[in-house]
Parts: sequence; C-alpha cells; structure tokens
Amino acid sequence: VQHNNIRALSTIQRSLVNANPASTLLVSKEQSRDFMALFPDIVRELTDAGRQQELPEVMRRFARVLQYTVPSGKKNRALLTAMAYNMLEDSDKLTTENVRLAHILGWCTEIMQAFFLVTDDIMDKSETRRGQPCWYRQPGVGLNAFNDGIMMQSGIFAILKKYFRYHPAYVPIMELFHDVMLKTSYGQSLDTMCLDENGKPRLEEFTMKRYMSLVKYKTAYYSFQMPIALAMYLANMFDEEQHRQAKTILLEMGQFFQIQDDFLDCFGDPSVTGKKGTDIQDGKCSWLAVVALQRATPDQRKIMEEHYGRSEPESVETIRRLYEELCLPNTYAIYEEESYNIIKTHIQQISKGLRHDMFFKIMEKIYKREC
Ligand code: GPP
Ligand code: MG
Ligand code: MG
Ligand code: MG
Repeated sequence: VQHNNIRALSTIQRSLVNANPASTLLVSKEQSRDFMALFPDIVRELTDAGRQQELPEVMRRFARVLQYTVPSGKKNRALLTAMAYNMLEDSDKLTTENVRLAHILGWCTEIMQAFFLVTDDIMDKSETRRGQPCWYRQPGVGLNAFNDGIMMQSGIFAILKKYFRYHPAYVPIMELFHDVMLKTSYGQSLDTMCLDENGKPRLEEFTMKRYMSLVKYKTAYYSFQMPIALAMYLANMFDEEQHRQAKTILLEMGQFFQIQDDFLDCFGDPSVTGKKGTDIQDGKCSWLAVVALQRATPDQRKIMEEHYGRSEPESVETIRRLYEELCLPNTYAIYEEESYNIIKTHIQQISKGLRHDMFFKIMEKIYKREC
C-alpha cells in the first residue's frame, strides 16, 4: 500500500509539475482533421475499389482489422511526416494535392505501425492496446492476426502503387518502406532473444550496448527516421549527406523514445498509456532492467535472477520494488532531462541546411510524455 501511495504521489507530481503540456501540436487542428478524413478513403481503396468483389468476406474482414487497429493511436508518426513536409516543401509546391500525398504516406506508416503492434502484442502476450483489447484477443481472431498483419503489410504497397506510381519519389519511398520493415524485424528479433531456450531471461546479456542497438532497430528507424525521410523525398530532397545528418539525430530521438516506453511500461498509468505493461513478466531487455543490473548488489542481482521474467503478480511487484529501491524513477527523470539537452545540442550542430526548428518541435512533442 505504501509503495502504491508513493507511486500515485509521484505520478501526480509528475503531471502537475513536469508534464508535457500536450499542447505541442505537430500540425494545425484543421490539417489534423483533413488527415483523419482521408482514412475512410484509404480503407475503401484497399477493400472495395470495385475490383475485389470476388472476395466480399475477406474485404469485410480487412476493413474491420484496419478500423480496429489503425486510427485509434496517437498517429505521431504520420503527423511527423505531415509536419516535416509543411516545413520542408517550397511554398509554391505546398498544394492541397501534395499535402494529401504527405497524408497518404502518413497513413501508410500508421498501417505499418498497426501491423507491427498487432503481431508484437501476440509475441509480448499483451492484453490491451490503445485502451482496448489487443486485436488478437478479439473473439475468433487469435493467431489469425498474423495473416491480418500480412494483409496490412501488403496493403501498404498497394496504396503506394495507386498514388505514387508516376511520382519521381516512388522508388525511393517504396525502398524505404521495405528497408525499414526489414530493420524493424531485426530489432524485434533481438528483442525476442532476451530469453534462453528454457524461457529464462539471459541477464548476462542485458548490456547497455546491446540495449541501444536493439532499440535503434526495433523502434528508432520506423518511428523517427522514416517519417522524416518520407517528407524529405516528397519535397524532392535526395541529398545523401542531408539524409545522413537527419538520420543521426532522429535515431537518437528514437532511442530516447523507447527508453520512455520502457519506463512507462512499469511506471506509467495504463489508463493514460492505453496498455498494461508486460516487460517484467516477459523478461525483456528493457532500459529499467539494464540499469537495475548495472547498479545491483550481488543480493539484488539474485532477486533479478529469481523473479525477473515471471508472470506471478508477487514476482512483478518484487521487481518493481527493487526498481524503486534502486531509485530508477529518479535516475530516469535525470536521464530524460539530460538526454533532452544533449539532443538539443546535437540539433544545433546540424549544418547541412536542415531546419533546426523542425527537430526541436519533435523533441518538444515527446519530452516528458506520459503516453
Ligand atoms: C516496440 O516494442 C517495438 C515494436 C512495436 C516493433 C515491433 C516489430 C515487429 C516486426 C513486430 P514494445 O513491445 O516495447 O512496444 P509496446 O510497449 O507498445 O508493446
Ligand atoms: Mg509490446
Ligand atoms: Mg515487443
Ligand atoms: Mg514497450
């Protein structure tokens, strides 16, 4: 009870004193509305463009999957592309049609994210996502969710073909989606290798080096580097050095973002994050576990060995208490602030004609996030 009180208090304090005002909008309300209004067109395009009438039940199923899993998130990745495109494109080319193309790329990224999450939730044995049961836990879905994921993944390329076939950036955009999907699957693969063949976490491998590489691949590429690279391609920016400089900073942001995700998995409020944490139960190589092991005394390490990666509520609570004993919430707060400052310094060092304010805006959006 005492621990719960401390946790409740620290949550309240965080939200009163520190919270991200959440008012940092990436695009205007009007643009956000236009973006949302496009989703039914995307679903229609994928499911009934008058040519799929052979398979009506499949099309109904596909539409249901898309509606359940795609539009309910924060859509930050899509809005990053829209925001970056607004800032990078020459004003005379910022036409309704071109902005719509940026929105279509945004929806492709959101479909990709939804397909990652649908399958990730099965692998992580998660219960809730975005405040509702995970898709695979819907009646009658189960492992068929893998095929729903494959439909989503393939659907992205159908959309790209439909809208970009004759666009000069078609091939680079398509290659980027392919490449980033491959990279993300490498990261997910590393993530699933935290356990040995008996299902026990391999704690000796939980190093910060491995962690940073894992999160670069599983999160940073698709969540940060790709959305901005898409906007750059659409704005006819193909300079390799510019892409390289943007990537360096965006991957740093992506790692920062996944560390926040790991912290929120244990210490976030599920009614705000929309998902119940599973990292302790799953024995994940999370930022909290890595830092805990760096700091643990031999006795504390034994607690990790005994309880980490177990689903019994007592074990989960034991690990959470250990994290608190090791002052990880405080370490995290310090880390968050310091990294924010370091990343801001790195943004100022970008030299190749990329707008610093665009990168600052992304940082403002994610700093001190609670969901
Ligand atoms: C986030 O991990 C990473 C992903 C969702 C990428 C999944 C990639 C695949 C190829 C399936 P996480 O499990 O910490 O995310 P969450 O906390 O949202 O479940
Ligand atoms: Mg997960
Ligand atoms: Mg996962
Ligand atoms: Mg997580």
